[in-house]
Amino acid sequence: MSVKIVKISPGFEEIMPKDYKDLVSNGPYGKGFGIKELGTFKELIEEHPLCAGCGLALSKRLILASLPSPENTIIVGTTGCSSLSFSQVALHNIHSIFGNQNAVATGLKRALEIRFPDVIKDVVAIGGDGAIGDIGLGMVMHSWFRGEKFATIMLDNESYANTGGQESGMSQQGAVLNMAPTGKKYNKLPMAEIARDAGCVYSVSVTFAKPKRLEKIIRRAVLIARQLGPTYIQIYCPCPTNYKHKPSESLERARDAEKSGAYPVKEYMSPEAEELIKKLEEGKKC
Ligand SMILES: Cc1ncc(C[n+]2csc(CCOP(=O)(O)OP(=O)(O)O)c2C)c(N)n1
Ligand code: SF4
Ligand SMILES: [Mg+2]
Repeated sequence: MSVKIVKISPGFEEIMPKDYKDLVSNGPYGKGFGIKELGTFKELIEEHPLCAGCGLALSKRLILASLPSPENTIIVGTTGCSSLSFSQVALHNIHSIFGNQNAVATGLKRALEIRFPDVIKDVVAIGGDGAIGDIGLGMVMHSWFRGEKFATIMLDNESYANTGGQESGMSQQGAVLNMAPTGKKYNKLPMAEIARDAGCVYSVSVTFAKPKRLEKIIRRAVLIARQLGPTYIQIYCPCPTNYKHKPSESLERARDAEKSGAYPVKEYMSPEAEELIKKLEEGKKC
């Protein structure tokens, strides 16, 4: 299988920015790189359009660097701030209409199994809290009820950031945003628990405060989904623009949210998933 997964169309080589050419020639594909090698390869171009200090940008870098088989992974994204940097990664990706990511990922995963019966193709649905926890929740939950074999990752900035700062189901109670000036009236949705009850065999709530831990979780989610069924991860991604903190404070906010319990780290695995992970992490073939 070729690892030249993204090529610049002939005729465009001369006009493409150097940053993008570097991404195509120095991506992580086929090298077995991970978080430890972050900075020695390029997974997202520097000139991406997300704000300075955006938690989504850092999470996305860490996700891209953690995929167990990037050359055989297709990401299904959806509308929102996170989707703005999909054209800046050298990885197959599809943009779906807002909230439709899990429906599109279902069809894609099934079609790939038929088209490439001898190659494992990983599908990962990535969206914001609005896309996954609110407007797309019906399609998300039905993909879990059906036991579809792909990972869903929520980049949780606790708001509708891309449309100027409305509250979402994932905003904390009392959160004040541009378009929620009197504070959110009800609790944050218990999405990790909902995922587990709806059939996810692996469900995690985490922050990016510890990149190696996040790498392990991303790899587990993709590997478990391949063999057993749906998996879910939600990553707290502070948004300096809508929550009005300094860009340099995003990491500190993630650490504080973990420590204070405002964003608790929780990892659930079904007994079958636990057994599989034990074998995989002990290096046994499954
Ligand atoms: C069907 C549909 N409904 C509403 C919108 C408007 N819209 C675009 S982005 C967005 C909010 C996105 O919030 P979230 O999914 O949390 O992503 P974020 O921008 O916070 O990363 C909304 C409501 C849309 N584009 N399509
Ligand atoms: S508005 Fe917030 S989530 Fe969107 S790019 Fe800016 S910092 Fe990131
Ligand atoms: Mg959001």
